[in-house]
Amino acid sequence: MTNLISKVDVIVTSPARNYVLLKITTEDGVVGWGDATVNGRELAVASYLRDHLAPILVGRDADRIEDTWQYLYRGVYWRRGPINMAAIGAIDLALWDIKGKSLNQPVYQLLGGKVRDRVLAYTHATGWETSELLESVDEVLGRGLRAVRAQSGVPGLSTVYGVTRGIKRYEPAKRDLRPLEEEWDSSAYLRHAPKALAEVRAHIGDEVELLHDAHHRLTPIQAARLGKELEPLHLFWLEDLTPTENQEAFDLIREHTTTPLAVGEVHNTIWDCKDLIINQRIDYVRTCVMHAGGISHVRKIFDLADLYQVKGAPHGPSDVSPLTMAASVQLGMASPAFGMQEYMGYPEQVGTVFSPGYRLVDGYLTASDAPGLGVEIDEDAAREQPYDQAYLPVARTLDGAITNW
Ligand code: GCO
Ligand code: MG
Repeated sequence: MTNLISKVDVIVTSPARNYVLLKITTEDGVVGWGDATVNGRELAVASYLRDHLAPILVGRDADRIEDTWQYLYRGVYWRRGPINMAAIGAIDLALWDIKGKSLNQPVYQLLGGKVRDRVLAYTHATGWETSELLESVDEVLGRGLRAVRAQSGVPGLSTVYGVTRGIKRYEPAKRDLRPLEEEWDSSAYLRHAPKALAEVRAHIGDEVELLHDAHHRLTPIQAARLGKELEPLHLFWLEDLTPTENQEAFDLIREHTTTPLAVGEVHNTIWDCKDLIINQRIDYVRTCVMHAGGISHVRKIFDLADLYQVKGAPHGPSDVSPLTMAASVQLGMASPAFGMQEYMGYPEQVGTVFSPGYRLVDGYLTASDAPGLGVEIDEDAAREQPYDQAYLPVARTLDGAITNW
């Protein structure tokens, strides 16, 4: 029995922000959808899928998900990399969707069934002034969330990652022909962030989980200082304190603080986080289900993490589509190591293309029970809203040198 792939389509759509959609159709008419969005580099991954992978997928057996993964990963020769792995991730998601639809089961059943009833989620609160941040935190908690990531402005700076002055909804990529240039000063941030977060903790009490993202900006010793200063606030985690390439930095940070550490949204294979996990340098691995080769690969990462009591906590910003979110929640239902799901939420217009199926209730996400990933796509609406150039910003320190955004 085979289920041959007959057609592969790539659609780049922009319902308020850009997404790369992959549609795989089999000879017996089953359609699977994948997401291949790499924020700010959408057309590169769309071309890779359309020009290099689609032609070699047609005629393959859609049922052989792991074999296709191996074929594409080993077959590219060059291995790893964000564009390559997001493309493989999109194909993997679409094939799991097809398998679920063919067998009439939600994907979590095919992964071994539920190990939990629901997946804890957090979302973002953002405000330039601390008073605005507290309002935003209240709004998040008012929606029933039990975990919140708080980001504030920094006095003396005009722009800061994660916050937009005067605008309630933050979106990292800006529609423009060139990246916006933001400014950054770690000293000013380190002076202000602990005070703002302490106000948030005092405002919400001890029971709400509080998280914060430093977005790769600090040196190891600055990161250690921040972790140590924030210890009394009992954060759920501190995220991306330093760039993940320098993995030994986490040993230094660990020597100084018991604040839990999360990293990994830019990882794209198990090789990027294996040493962090087995050396217990981190507490949460943030690898995104699509960006790291799909469900087939990320479940291996989480199974490795499970051996070391590191938890999986996938990246879930608005720049990965509701298809990736759905795949993440399906995996979360079935993966013992799953600890938390980022759920940033989406601009309303995203709903014109995606009907996601998963539900956010009382601060927890539950997977759709519909066959496959459970996401309905309005293909006409997707085609009617074409790609609109947008980039993530770049950042410079006050002396004008480029730093990590
Ligand atoms: C997060 C992230 C994002 C990234 C964005 C880049 O923790 O959600 O840091 O907001 O900045 O995904 O495209
Ligand atoms: Mg982050």
